[in-house]
Amino acid sequence: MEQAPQIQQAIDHLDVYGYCLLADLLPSDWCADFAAACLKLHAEEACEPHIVGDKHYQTLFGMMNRDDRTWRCASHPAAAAVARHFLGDGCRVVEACSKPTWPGAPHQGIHVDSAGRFVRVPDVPWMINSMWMLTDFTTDNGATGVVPMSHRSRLRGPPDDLDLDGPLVHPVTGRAGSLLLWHAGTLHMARAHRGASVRVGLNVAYYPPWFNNWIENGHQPVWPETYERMPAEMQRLCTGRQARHRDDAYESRR
Ligand SMILES: O=C(O)CCC(=O)C(=O)O
Repeated sequence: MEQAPQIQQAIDHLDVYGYCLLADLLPSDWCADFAAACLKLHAEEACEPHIVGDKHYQTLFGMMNRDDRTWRCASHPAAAAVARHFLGDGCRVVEACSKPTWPGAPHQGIHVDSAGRFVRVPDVPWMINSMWMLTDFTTDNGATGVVPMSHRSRLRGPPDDLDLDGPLVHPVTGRAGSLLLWHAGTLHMARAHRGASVRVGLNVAYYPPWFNNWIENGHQPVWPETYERMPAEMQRLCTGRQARHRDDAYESRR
């Protein structure tokens, strides 16, 4: 399908390097409000069961159900076009998570996504992951680091001699409202936070419809009542089974 030049460039970049950056897609003041709302959720007792992490880095699952602003990001035409290019028209949004990192955070472990028990990961994309920068992402404040072209290596983990502070791990920086997308097989991590103020990202995961979404332990399904409220384009990206609990939505792993 013919794409706008900016989208086509992003697709080509992701294909070759394993990631791409689409700058300044959403207004920064809208992102600042959304980031503040995410941080409030991280402090709510009701969200605790769906938060993993520590005082330096957290993941809050189930953002599709918790804040409708998530839908604007997840169904953004640029994000959907890149995801559909790699995963097909039936690709779907399976989860969106809020991911703040606070000053003092060490490097997160570098990893690939949803690789399950693969010994060598496939050489076709099985997932496209993304990160909306709800605050500016800088080299100091934990901007996501990626290893360009590592999606071609088919490794399911980093080589032992990879220096996380070395030149192979490239920090992807941008202003609030920018979008990073990557191939699940690209080695990446949240980099150490050596700055002064919190970094907030909204992570949206796109999968092909044949994928068993049980694979990521924390992922939460879209609730039926959330789905009912969604605009048509968001519904089109949420063709998975709706449910309140994982066990009712996904095929369990044996
Ligand atoms: O928070 C980040 O910058 C990285 C997130 C990440 O590694 C992931 O979503 O798999």
